[in-house]
Amino acid sequence: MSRINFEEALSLYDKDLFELGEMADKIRKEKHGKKTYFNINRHINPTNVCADICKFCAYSANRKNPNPYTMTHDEILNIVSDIDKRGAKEVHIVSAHNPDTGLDWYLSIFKKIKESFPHIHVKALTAAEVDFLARHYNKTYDEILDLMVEYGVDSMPGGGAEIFDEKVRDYICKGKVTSEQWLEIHEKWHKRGKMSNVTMLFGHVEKREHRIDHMMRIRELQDKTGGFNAFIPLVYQTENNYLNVKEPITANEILKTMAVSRIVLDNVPNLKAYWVTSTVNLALVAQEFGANDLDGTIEKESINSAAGAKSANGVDLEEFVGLIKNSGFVPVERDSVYNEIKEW
Ligand code: V47
Repeated sequence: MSRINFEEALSLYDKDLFELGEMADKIRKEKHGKKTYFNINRHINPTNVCADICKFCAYSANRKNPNPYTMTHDEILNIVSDIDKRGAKEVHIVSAHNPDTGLDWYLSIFKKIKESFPHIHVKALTAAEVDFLARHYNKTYDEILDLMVEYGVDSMPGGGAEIFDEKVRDYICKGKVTSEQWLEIHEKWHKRGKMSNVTMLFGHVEKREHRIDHMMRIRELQDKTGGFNAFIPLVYQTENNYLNVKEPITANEILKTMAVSRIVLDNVPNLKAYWVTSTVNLALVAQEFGANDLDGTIEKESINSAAGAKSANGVDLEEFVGLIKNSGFVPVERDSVYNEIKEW
């Protein structure tokens, strides 16, 4: 199939769900067969104190979440030590934009983790955090990215992308990293030979055309750098935030969006059905609609669970693997950059 343009991509949504699913599944099978990737990981969210105000966010400390916290490095290291004993291979560290900790608090934790646990992959700092740190500490993006490399960040997560359309973005998260800046930061990161992911927050006030526009901008950058490992559509969670979306997105629309993204993003190898925001059940179904990755066991997660996702305590490894098998797929544990570790 030749590469599709914006109009063609948008019209995919008019197809019957199962026809679209078959198209996406064909591509998935060509690229990954029946393999579904996952990793044994732990999310750590070290602070919820935030200088920015995103309407969709239930995590940052504010009127709806009046419990500010900031972890010490010892607390974070204790968590890493604990998960290391239980076989985790990755820590995914994402914070709010805390203006009071100092730059060293954000960065030197990575060096400390690497010193004690050199085998653990550190996936940390979204482009939104990079932009915040650069602004707040009067540094360039290049300077922050160089510091990240120096302090031991292995890859960047895909958070903070939200929706690239400027009008929607202004409405949902005015004041934080712009779309252009988000893409610029990832381009610079990729140019350092490093990999990252890219997310899309959908199911709120955006329309289908905004999702397609988002995917097109990703496809364009990926053509240049090849640095994105995975695309992760995040389903908007409705609770405890200021977006006030009355009608949650349907499962049909979520699956269509998964399938469309598999078809449009022909140059991004992995499509992650992030069970935290889609539910585990729908993530399993999404395997038939283009998804070949279910993220990981997570253990603890604070950003999406604050907005209603049932993910606060992760998922049991044996159960997770069993669910993938029972749904007809082959669970393959991977590392953070998609090298295969073990077929379960
Ligand atoms: O950037 C915030 C989103 C993201 C809500 O790179 C919300 O492998 C839904 O980026 N409803 C953080 N989503 C999570 C994230 C992520 C997750 C898993 C894997 C990876 C990866 C990245 O959560 C934020 C924001 O877009 N978010 N509030 C909400 N109410």
